[in-house]
Amino acid sequence: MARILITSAIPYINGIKHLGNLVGSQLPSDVYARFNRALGNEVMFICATDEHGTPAELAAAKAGKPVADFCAEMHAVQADIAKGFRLSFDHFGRSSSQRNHTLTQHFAGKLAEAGLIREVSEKQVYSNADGRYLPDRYIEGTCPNCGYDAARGDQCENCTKQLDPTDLLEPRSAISGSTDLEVRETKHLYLCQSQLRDKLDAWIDSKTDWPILTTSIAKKWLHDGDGLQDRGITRDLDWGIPVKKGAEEWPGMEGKVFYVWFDAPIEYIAATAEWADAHGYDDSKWERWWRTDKGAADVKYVQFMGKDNVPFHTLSFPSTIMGSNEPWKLVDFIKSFNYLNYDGGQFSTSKGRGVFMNEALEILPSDYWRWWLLSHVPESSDSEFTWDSFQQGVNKDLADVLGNFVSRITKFCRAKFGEEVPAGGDYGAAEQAVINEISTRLAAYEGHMQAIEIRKAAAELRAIWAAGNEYLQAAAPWTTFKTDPEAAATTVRFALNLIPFYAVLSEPFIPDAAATMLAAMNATGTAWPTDVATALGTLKAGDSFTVPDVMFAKITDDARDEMQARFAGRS
Ligand code: B3M
Ligand code: ZN
Repeated sequence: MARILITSAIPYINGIKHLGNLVGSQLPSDVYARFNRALGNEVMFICATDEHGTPAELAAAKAGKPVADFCAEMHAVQADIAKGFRLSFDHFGRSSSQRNHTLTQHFAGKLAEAGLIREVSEKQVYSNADGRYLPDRYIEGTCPNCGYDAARGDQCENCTKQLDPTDLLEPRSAISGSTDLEVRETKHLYLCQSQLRDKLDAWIDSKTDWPILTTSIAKKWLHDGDGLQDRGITRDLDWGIPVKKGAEEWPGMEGKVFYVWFDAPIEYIAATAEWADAHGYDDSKWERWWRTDKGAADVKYVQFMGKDNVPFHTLSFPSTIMGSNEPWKLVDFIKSFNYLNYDGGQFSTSKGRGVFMNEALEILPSDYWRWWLLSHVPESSDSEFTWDSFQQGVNKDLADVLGNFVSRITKFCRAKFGEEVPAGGDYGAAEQAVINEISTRLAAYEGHMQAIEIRKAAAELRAIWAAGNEYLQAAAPWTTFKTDPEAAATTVRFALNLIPFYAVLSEPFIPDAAATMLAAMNATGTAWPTDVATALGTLKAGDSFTVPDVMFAKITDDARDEMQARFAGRS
């Protein structure tokens, strides 16, 4: 049994995420977690809300709430939506937790001991109009690297370069648009990433199985221009983790907090500790996932994230881990994603363009969204959500192929043999052909899932469903029943056996439908198949079942057009 630690990039607290965010990290990580649990592996699946930084402060101010209250409320909202999408986190933590405070201060202390932190007297942008410092992303301007005119002070969205606010050309306040900015002198801590460059470089080079998207971004920031730069890890904000060296004060750093991108990845560890606390476990229970000296040496650690988060996970967070000189677990595999576009453009929070996670669940069940999103996950390139494509994915794959198969065979059996599996004879050539095809496809499906090639896995799963449909169509028990009821019974027994089999295979993608199928067949607890022929002999003559309710309702053209108009956004 393998031990798999899985983390999804932790969503910012400041608002409800859209479907592009969901498919770029949380959803594929959930599929991978569910698949590994189904295989019998021991899984720790962690996510959290990313609660610090200016976006949280500003969103709280806009909502007219103290920032701590705002974060607590939004955490509950996000946790609830995650449940709605059946995201099966073992723990959904909070980066503002006491555990993260302690761990973040601990890492900073260790990095200082290792000589990897230096104090820098920094010029920082102060907005007179806004009456506050404008860190990171609340300064906009032109990217010095690529010329994009709406680059943010922390990172250029266009070319992914990590930036410092003062790098921007023609800067303006993103809060007020004011250009009445002045530069003030203030002291900050820098993490000396550049000292770790060779170590990071060798480490990335050793990861020959990582997606090109991940390594190319890492390599770019290791080698382009002047190479890896030291990063400021403190900010002049009120809300955040106070700058300390372990438990000790840090002279000169009073009133300052750690930069949100310094503490956010540490929350992966802290959230696992929060999980242990929530269960009343002692520290050894979470340390065995994270400390290679305490049992984590055999853990496989896989991270999921959108491509804009890759520099922080391939360079910054590993610098924290390596630089601590303590035996913390480093990531083994980083799965990164391109962007999902929306109906000919981009998702836009400010314009209300695109479907947001809460709205999606108000209109249709989570399986519909999960299936379309996962079968179109932007792995090798950006992909696009269109209502046509969504309608087709639901109507064809789910309703016509899977749903129709289940409903047709259960209803036919109920009509002719009653609600129990008929006996019939031994499986013949037609059944063997399906077993052969599905065995090949199952191996491919498992291979793609192991490699975290979600789109290919979805295509294989769809083909496995289709194989059952084609079999049933060709065997036509509704015809053979008239002349050879025994043969029809064999077909029905085989087809009914495909239902729990499909349920188990499909569970990582569409967990609710899978549960419905297993319940209908009285087959809850069916294990992942090791041999297809054996698995398809699980239901025996006389086993009872019930006909499930319609699993997937088709999306009509009218409904599709209505949804398209509703989410088109304000221009
Ligand atoms: N909150 C950005 C994002 O949600 C950031 C990820 C942090 S992962 C440690 O895309
Ligand atoms: Zn740029």
